Amino acid sequence: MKFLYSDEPIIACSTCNHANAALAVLRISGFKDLAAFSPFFTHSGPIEPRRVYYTKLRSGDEILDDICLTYFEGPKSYNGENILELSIHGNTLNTERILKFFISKTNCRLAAPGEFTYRALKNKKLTLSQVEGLDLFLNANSGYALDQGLSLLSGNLQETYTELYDLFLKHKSALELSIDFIDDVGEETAKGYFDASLADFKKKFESLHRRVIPMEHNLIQPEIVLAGLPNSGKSSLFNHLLQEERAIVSAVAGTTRDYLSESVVIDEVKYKLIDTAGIREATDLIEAEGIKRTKKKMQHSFFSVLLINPLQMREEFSALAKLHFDAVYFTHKDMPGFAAAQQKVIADFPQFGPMGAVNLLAEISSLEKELFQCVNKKYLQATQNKPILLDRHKLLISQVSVQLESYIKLSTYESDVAILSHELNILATCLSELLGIVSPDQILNSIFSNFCIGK
Ligand SMILES: Nc1nc2c(ncn2[C@@H]2O[C@H](COP(=O)(O)OP(=O)(O)OP(=O)(O)O)[C@@H](O)[C@H]2O)c(=O)[nH]1
Ligand SMILES: [Mg+2]
Repeated sequence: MKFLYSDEPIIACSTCNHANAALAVLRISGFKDLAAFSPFFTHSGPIEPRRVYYTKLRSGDEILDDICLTYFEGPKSYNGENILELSIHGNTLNTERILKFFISKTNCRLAAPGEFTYRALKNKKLTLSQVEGLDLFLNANSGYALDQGLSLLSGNLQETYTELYDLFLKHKSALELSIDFIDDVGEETAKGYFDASLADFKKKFESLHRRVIPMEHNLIQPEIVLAGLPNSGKSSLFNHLLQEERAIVSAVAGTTRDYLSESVVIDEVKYKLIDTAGIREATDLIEAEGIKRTKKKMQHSFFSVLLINPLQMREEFSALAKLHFDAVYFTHKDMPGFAAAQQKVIADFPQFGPMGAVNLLAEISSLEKELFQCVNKKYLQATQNKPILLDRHKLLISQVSVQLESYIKLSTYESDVAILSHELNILATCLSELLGIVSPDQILNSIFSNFCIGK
């Protein structure tokens, strides 16, 4: 990370600075001397920490804005540094102008994305899990993700990890006992400690592991993908669901060449609805790339819908028929010959969810209702066991699971304590990463790469 060792004062807009709003909040962090800012405010008295002052921002005699300012004195601040928080008027041009003003008149520079929070981590104001929780909380697309972000931010999941780590340490000391103090405690007692501590750790870990569901179910940014052969009605359905003519619909096969995505909210969950390029053997390079992307989107979708126009089947359909789709609809129900054409192919498609026939040019509110109910049901099912959302945590918990399994096998059949000890050390590394005790650079990089400027 470029800003890893820098501690110069930074400034950024912490609210959305892409759209005009009533207010914007600027934060200046890491300065040593508050007095250096006094010439910029008409307020003349002292500025006490944690009090709000209504004042004017000025450049010499020129007034730039009416603002409210609050001073948070480090270390009692968000990131442990001195912070000045300014509420200004939120026209984006005003925000830009005031940012430039401070950058030119003081030694502040524009903060890099996530830099305020990185300093909070560095100054031990937040743990790594809390940073991840904050990111999840600020970018959540569902009430569930919001709750989990908040839970991470307030340290709840960290508590579970800490309890798990404590049980691990107990087991580790039980192993050490059987190495170093076997003569003092006796073999039977040592074995008793060893078995009981391992059972406790395993039980606790298993309840955590049950909360890991496979990676491909991306619940943080769930996607609903509309897929099928060209001309099957994907873009027509996409437009219907969005209630706007967002995608081009035409009778020319291969109209959609790259995927399109828009947000759609179903029962308070924000999904990405994705219209894809129809799958066929494409000779055109751009279309071929679009089809490659379609296949990738299908693989990672949370919910996939297959549309089939039975009157325009192509040989590529047999590959599609082998895949899992959450819903399958036969379109062009209104066209002559539909029933016979549908009859010919329907048996080829295994049914995993709703399967029906539809005329997409007519009223399709019942299809929409059915589809949305199904999506919602799947989301509720997927979240009922309180799954862990963060990929880094899921990966580490899965690694602990594999490592624990091999350790348990060894501890049953192999009593060489040196080997056991070695295996436990590998387990310790995974657990420490989960706890955020060790945070290699690449982990920090990947976490902070999601952050935007001002966080
Ligand atoms: N009669 C009838 N026409 C339909 C139906 N669904 C879609 N169409 C028409 O079929 C044509 C293709 O529809 P699109 O929505 O563009 O199909 P698509 O799957 O997005 O096609 P590509 O982008 O080429 O992959 C358009 O002319 C639509 O108006 C239907 O149920 N009945
Ligand atoms: Mg299309």
